[in-house]
Amino acid sequence: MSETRDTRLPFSLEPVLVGLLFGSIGLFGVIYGIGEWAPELASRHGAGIDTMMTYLMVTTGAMFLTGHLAMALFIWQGSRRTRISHRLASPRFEKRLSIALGVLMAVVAEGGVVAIGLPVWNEYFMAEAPPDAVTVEVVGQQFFWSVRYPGADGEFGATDIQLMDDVVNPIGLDRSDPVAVDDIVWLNEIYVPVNRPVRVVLRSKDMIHSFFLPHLRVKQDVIPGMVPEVVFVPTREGTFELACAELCGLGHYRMQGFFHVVSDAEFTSQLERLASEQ
Ligand SMILES: [Cu+2]
Repeated sequence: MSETRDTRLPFSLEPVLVGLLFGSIGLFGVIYGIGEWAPELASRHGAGIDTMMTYLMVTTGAMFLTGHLAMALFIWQGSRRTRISHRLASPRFEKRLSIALGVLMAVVAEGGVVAIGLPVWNEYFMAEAPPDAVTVEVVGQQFFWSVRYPGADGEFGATDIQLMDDVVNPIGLDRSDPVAVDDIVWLNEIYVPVNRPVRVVLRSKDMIHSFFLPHLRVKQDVIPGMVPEVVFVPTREGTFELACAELCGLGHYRMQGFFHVVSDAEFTSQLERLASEQ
């Protein structure tokens, strides 16, 4: 019987390589995610949404990581055992531990969502538009957005489906209605003043679209037959993308608009310009 020299490493290389692989993917994911996963914030309620996203990411990420590390540990330990009947703990202890961990995870994840999310929900979804809010009506259709301001009287004039014409009168505004005379209708460009509440009244002419302002953390489905509203406060001047976030046909990709958050003076002058071009 000849003696062979043991050339194996004192530890197994596979777990190290697998650990390095997943560790580096996770690390790059976090580094990329911090900078890229949401565009720079431009609304008041959005801060709460971002906090909740970060909270969920960190807590569920930690649970995911802990779970997988525990599983890796058990696989590694199991591979070194000679008997398969070995138990780490009594069945009763295992059952109790499973229930306790399940409840703990639910409380951490769901409890955090409720605690952080409810105030945001109340501010964003339950908000009554304050009296000084700027009201804009946005009507989605394949594949553009009609934007309407009520004008000096603060009231939207009548519309009539018979008057609709995609080129000259997409929302079918009835100019014979005295209330409609000062309405301002425009396409794909929305102007709002900074730091003032905005109330967006949404309609759709054909199918489901979705009014999405990523920088302002605003997303609302626009459903034919319903008139959903969103109320929010833009906090940063700039031109932000308005995208349709509901696949609505072949031209969905070009159903884009621009949301201009400007100073009060600029807002007034832009509305005057648009009014003069009616
Ligand atoms: Cu659309």
